[in-house]
Amino acid sequence: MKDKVLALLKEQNEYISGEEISNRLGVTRAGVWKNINKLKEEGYHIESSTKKGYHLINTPDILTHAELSNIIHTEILGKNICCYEEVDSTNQTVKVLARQGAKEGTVVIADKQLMGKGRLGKTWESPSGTGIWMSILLRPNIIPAQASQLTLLAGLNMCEAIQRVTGLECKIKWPNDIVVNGKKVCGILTEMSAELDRINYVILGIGVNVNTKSFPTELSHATSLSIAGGKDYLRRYIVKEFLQLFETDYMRYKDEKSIEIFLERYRASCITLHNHVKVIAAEREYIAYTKDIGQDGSLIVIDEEGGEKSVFSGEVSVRGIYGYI
Ligand code: BT5
Repeated sequence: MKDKVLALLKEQNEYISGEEISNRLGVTRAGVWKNINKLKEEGYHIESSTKKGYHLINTPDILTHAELSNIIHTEILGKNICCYEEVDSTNQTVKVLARQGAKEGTVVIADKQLMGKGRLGKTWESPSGTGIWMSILLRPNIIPAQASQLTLLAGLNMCEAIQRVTGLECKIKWPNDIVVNGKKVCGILTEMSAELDRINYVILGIGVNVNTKSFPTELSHATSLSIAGGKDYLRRYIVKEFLQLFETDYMRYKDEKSIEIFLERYRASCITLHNHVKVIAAEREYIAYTKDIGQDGSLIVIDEEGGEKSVFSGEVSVRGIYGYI
């Protein structure tokens, strides 16, 4: 009922009387009032006047089903969108849904994560009201070794989405961090369930610091779009832009079964290329020059002995030798 009241307020775009809402939705006047109060508690700025009724003045920056489904017009990704105030980790929530047979494109978004995950058991700071903590369920018909290419594609699309919505210049730190002014605003954690030669499902978990105002000292390499741009952004428009861009490219990727056609765009946004980096692999660390992105999405580097190597994202970390990038 709350969502229906909200839809009417939006449709009207000026004062609408309690009586009219009550008649059109078949609820009592007390019911209307109760739902208006719930909306106000969520942060909607609604003016009430005894004579004229209710007027929606402003919609808050909240990631609810009502707000997202209103603006997202994709065919698959986000058709089924589940929004929570808080979860342990949206990747974990999607995993449960995936095991229950949820459809490809199911999206889970939480306002806050209690145990947000980075790669290799690291934690991801996910405070409430500031970021996009989102996971997408995919069921692509590709081999498990290709799954990391989806991370590259999602990183590219998120980079483009942020750029379109905020106008900020974003770059990709291979494989999938997005950086603004040399600091990390977004990370991606891809998890999958697979047989030897077949993927059951992939969970693409994306975290974007949107309106975060400060970070703990240990996250000195982190920033937010708001810090970089000097103003706040509405998170829902970044989600919308991303899902639309990613849906188009993901469908093409599934047809082609290759990342190759996206690499020109990826290279143009990739800050890791043509630089000296430290490659941190399980068995050794070495300094290398980053030459190119391979057709499979690997990073092609030249090590200190002049040997060319393909570095795969699951195996190594790449650090700038003078700092984070
Ligand atoms: C990542 O890991 O960058 C992947 C982050 C994925 C987060 C999303 S949120 C939705 C979904 N649900 C989850 O539980 N996770 C995904 P990695 O490259 O390993 O980077 C982790 C490191 O980034 C940490 O060790 C910190 O140093 C740093 N870090 C933690 N929180 C951060 C934040 N909010 N912003 C920037 N850096 C952060």
